[in-house]
Amino acid sequence: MRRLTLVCVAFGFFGAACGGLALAAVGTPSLHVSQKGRAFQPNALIVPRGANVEIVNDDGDLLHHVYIDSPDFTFDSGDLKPGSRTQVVFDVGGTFAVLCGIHPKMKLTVRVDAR
Ligand SMILES: [Cu+2]
Repeated sequence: MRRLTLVCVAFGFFGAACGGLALAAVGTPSLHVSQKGRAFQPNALIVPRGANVEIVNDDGDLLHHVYIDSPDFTFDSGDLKPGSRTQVVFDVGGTFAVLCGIHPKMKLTVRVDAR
């Protein structure tokens, strides 16, 4: 009986440690990109793999969009109304063109370092 209690205490400690790790992962800093003046600002990023990039439509009255269409990684936000935002998690290493389906000249280049 005494032994069982000890095991439970050990697992309790382990669980707390795991919770701390999960919290650290969620707390990974997000990077922010603005869609403003019909451009991505900034228009290039270098991020570690797993980075969470938030893209915000900061153009007062323009509809935007975010998509990635590469062999390794695809993403589509759908239409982004002014003031709305989307998040892209870059889980794959490589260099990706992030584009707007509405304004073909808008381009953000994201290099994801696979570490
Ligand atoms: Cu656009």
